[in-house]
Amino acid sequence: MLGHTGLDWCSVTTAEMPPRPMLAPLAGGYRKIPVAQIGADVFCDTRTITREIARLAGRPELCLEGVDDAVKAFVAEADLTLFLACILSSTSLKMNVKLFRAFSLLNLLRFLRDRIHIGRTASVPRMGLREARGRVRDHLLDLEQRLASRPYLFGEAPNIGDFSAYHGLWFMREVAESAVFQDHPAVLRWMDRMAAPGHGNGVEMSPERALKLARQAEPRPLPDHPDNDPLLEREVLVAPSDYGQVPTQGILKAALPTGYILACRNPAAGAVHVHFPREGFTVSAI
Ligand SMILES: N[C@@H](CCC(=O)N[C@@H](CS)C(=O)NCC(=O)O)C(=O)O
Repeated sequence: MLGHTGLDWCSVTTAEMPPRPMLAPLAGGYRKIPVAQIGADVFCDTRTITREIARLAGRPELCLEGVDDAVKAFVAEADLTLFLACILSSTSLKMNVKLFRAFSLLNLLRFLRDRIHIGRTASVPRMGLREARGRVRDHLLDLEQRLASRPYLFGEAPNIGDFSAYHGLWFMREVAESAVFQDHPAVLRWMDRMAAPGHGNGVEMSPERALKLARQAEPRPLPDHPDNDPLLEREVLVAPSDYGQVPTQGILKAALPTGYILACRNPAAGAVHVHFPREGFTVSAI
C-alpha cells in the first residue's frame, strides 16, 4: 500500500516472534506485527494502519471507512478465515525445508512452540488442511471471475479489498511457492499488478531511533468527538479477540466509532498514544 501511494516511510525490522524488547514499549505489549508509528502515535493492526495511509495519501478507498459494505464483508473474510486458510495450505515439504534453512534448530523449535500456543489459545473457527485447501480453491475461483472484466477486484483501481486478498496469496506464491495458481492466469496477472509499484520510498531505521522519535514527540491532539464511554480516563486492557490475545494496558483516552486510543507511558518510549480498531478487539477495565 505504501508503494501504491508513493509515501515516504521508514522500516524497522523486528524478530519474527516475541520477545521484541524494542517494539514492546512502543506498542504497549501488543504482540502482533505490523505496527506503524508517527511520532508518539502508534497504530496497531492493519485496520488502523491503513486508515493512516488512506488519510496521508488522500485515498479513502484504502481503508474500511472509505468503502461500501460489500468490500467490508470481503475484507472481513479475506483478513481472517482466508488468510489462515492460505497459511495452513502452505504446509509443504518445500516450506519446511525453507523454515529449517531460515532458523537455527533452537529458534525453529521456539517458533513452532509459539505457533502451537497461538493456535491453542485462538478463538477462530478451527480448520483442517482439507478444508483450508478447499477454501483457497473457492477463493481463487471467485477472484478469477471478478478479474475477468476488470484489472482490480472491485474496479479500475485497487482498494483495501485488493490488499486484503493479496497478502495471503503472496505468502502462498512467493514463500511457499504453491502450484495452485497455475489455472488462474487472471489472478497471477493481478498479483503482478499489485506487486509492480514495490514498497515505495522505504528507508531502514534502527529501533533505537524509532524509540527516540517517540520520546521527542508529543502524541497528536485527540479527535474532537463526543465521547461518553464509562471507561474513559480509566486504566484498561485492550486485546485482540481472535489470536495472539496479549493485552495492552493504558488509560483509555478515546473510544471512537472506529477504535480506541490508549495513553501509555514508559521510560523507553515516553508518553505514547496507542491506537486500536474497535472491530476484532475487546476493552475491559482493570
Ligand atoms: N489483525 C492483524 C493481523 C496481524 C498478524 O496476524 N500478524 C502476524 C504476523 S504476519 C502476527 O503477528 N502473528 C502473531 C505473532 O507472530 O506474534 C492485522 O491486521 O494487522
